[in-house]
This record gives sequence, structure tokens and C-alpha cells, in this order.
Amino acid sequence: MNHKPGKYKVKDIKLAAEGDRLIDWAESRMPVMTALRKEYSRTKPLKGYRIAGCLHVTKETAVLVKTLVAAGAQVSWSGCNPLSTNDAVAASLANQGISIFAWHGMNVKEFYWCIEETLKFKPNLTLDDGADLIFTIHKNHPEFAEKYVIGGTEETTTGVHRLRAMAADGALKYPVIAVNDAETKWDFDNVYGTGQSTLDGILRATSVLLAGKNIVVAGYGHCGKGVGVRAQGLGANVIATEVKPTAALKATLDGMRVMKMDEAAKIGDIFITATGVKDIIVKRHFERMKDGAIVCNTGHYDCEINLVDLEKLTKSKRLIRDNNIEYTLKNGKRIYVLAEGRLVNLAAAEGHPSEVMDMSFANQFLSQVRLAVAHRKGQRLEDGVHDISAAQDQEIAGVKLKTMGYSIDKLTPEQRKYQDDYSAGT
Ligand code: 3DD
Repeated sequence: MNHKPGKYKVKDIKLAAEGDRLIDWAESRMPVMTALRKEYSRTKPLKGYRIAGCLHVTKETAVLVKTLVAAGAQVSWSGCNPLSTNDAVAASLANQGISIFAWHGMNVKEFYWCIEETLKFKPNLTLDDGADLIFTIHKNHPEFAEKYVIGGTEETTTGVHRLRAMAADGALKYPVIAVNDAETKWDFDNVYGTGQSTLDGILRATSVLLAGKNIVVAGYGHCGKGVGVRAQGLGANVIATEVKPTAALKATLDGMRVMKMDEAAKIGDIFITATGVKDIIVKRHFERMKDGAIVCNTGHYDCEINLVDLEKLTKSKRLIRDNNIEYTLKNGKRIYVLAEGRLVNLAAAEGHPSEVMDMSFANQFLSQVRLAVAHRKGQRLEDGVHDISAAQDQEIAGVKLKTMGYSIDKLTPEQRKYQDDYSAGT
């Protein structure tokens, strides 16, 4: 896999050997990605294409990067969150000749510097998580959409929402495939991945008992549901807050209490925001919280917990554990904020388990191939947001099931005929 060394900036290249081992561990649990790499390293459909990636640098992302390179792509990579890069994994990729600019704990200025570094090789494909890369291209290099970029992919709910808004405004100047909206991503990564990894992040940063605790989940979408159901499994009393009636109703039927944040603030022990919206927990909520309340976020951006409000109420603060800052308020109470209000699952743990990222990244990989193959045939997709095909979803789920040793039934020709025969009533 070693090819001419790319330029890179990582925390410490000497961590490469540790990163190699972490990537091997992830790879051993990503059979769909290893099957895709085996198939496409022969045909190399991405040969001649330059992919700029902006996605959390984790052991699972490294498997995606290596698969893209095996399929012929040249890759330049940055992390999509200042706190989510695993420095050993970044070192391993750099040591294998990948052009990568990512380290844990960068500031916002450095974050955008890294993105700009990946744009120096004039990518024709982009691979994004949160749309910061795509937005930076449109803002700082608008000519790229015309001159170089043939298309992109977007990993997360918030990013797709942002891109659909751009497209509605006529501001999106190249085609982007909404990987997040694939069933084999949204219904698995967001639910089971976020569910487990968020609790993983909370436990690594606090090591508190979850059983018996009042856990307030703000936002009962795919992510919030995943967190709430898993927290129940560990014995927590889960409260959901929502603005969407159907989502709130689902929470009640899943056995959770539903109330306004103004009420939940008084009784919650642990607060987890998963809404994608800003100012979910603000000053009046902090004022009502119990002494010792733990607050964290698992939404993509760090806008959901208003830390400016919290600072106004604070007498002093200290780093009490890794990824855990104790704020002592003027009213004498203590509030613990995890991962600086950023994605707790990636900043305080390792993100979703490899088994679910296997399918998310199979969608990323196949979508990049789809864009390249269409381009090679002179069929550039139209500007805007495009969905994954239902066929791709079923193909990925089928491969996954097979690797898990499961086989399923198949409709007979008669059953297929019955399904489509509208005259066959009662
Ligand atoms: N995300 C969560 N865990 C991840 C991991 N282990 N590697 C890379 C990215 C990871 C974030 C994505 O799941 C993205 O789908 C999201 O934020 O929704």
C-alpha cells in the first residue's frame, strides 16, 4: 500500500505502529469493506480520481481510506471535528503515504487550515461529514465546482440537512450523494452506533453508574432513540424532550417519559443533546439543574449546549477527568460538561463500533465509485442532493448478513406475481 509519501501534519508519526494495530482490529470487524476492497482493487474504478475527505479520523475511517486507495484513488484527508482524531490512526495513515492533516485538540483556525491543505491537490471528488469541506469549497474556491469537482458524498444527518438547504437556495454547485439517508446507514449507524458509542463516551469520561439515573435525551430521532433505548437497557430512567409530536409519541411508546426541557432540567442527572439544533440547554436550564448534573452532546456540532451561558453562571472551573470539566456555579452547584460540548462519542471514546461503520462506509465507497463511473461515461449527475438506491441498500445488507452467517427466504415467482396482482383481494 505504500506509495509516494503525501504531505502530512499529524500529532506524532511515531504513533504509527499503534495506529496500525487499531486499524487491523477495525478491519477484522468490517467484512463488507474488506470484500469491497478485494473486488475493486482489481478493477480500480477510482484510478485517476483525487478524493478530498473531511471525516473523523478513526480506526474505521482508516479502513475506508485504505479501500479508496486500493480502488485506485489518490486521497488527501482532514478530520471533521477538532476533538475526534485518533492521533495513532492519523500517524499510521501518514506513514503509509496518505496525505493527511489531522490531530486531536486542534483549534478552529487549524481545523480550516487542514481542510485548505486537502484542497491543494484540486480534488475531483469530496467525501464529507457535516459539509464543512463542501461549504469551504463553495465559499473559498467557487471555481472548483466548475473546474475540478464532479461530485461528493455526505455522511451525517446535519450535513445532509445543510446541503438540502443549500440546494433549495440554488447554492449547491455540484452533485452530492446523501450517504446518511441510506437505510443501511441511518437505521444502523445512527441508532445502534450512536446509541452505544454515546454511552461509551459518557462512561469513559465519568465512570458513573447509569442504572437508576434520570437520563434526559434531547431529540428523539434515530440517534436519540438509539441512546434512549440503550440507556434503558442499562437501567436508566429515560426522559425525552422533543419539538416533533410524532417523535415524542414514539418516545412514550418506547417507555420513556416526555416533558419540556424546562421541567427535565430540574430532575435530570445526565443530559444528552441529539437534536442538530442550537441552544437546547441554555442559562435557565443550568440554573435549575441539580448539583452534580452531567451534560454532554452527541449531535454533530457543538452548538446544542450553550457554554457561553454556563460561563456567565460560573465561579470557577477545572478539568476533573479527561474530557470532563467541572463548572462550580455562583449558586454553589457543580455541573460537569463532557468533551467541551462536542460529539462525546468521538471525543471521549472511539465513535461507533466497526460493525456498523462497515455498512456506513460501504455506502460511502460505492457512492464514490458511482460518481466516478458516471463521470467516466460522461454522465455527471445533476447539481443537488441525490439518494442512495434501494438496490444498494439491500446489496450491502445482504453481504453483511452473509458475513454474519445468516441466510434469508426468497419470494417464489408466484409470490412475486401475487404481490403485484391488485385484483387479488380478500
Ligand atoms: N461517526 C461515528 N462513529 C464513527 C467512526 N467510528 N468512524 C468514523 C465516523 C464515525 C460519525 C458518523 O457516524 C456519521 O455518520 C455521523 O456523524 O452521523
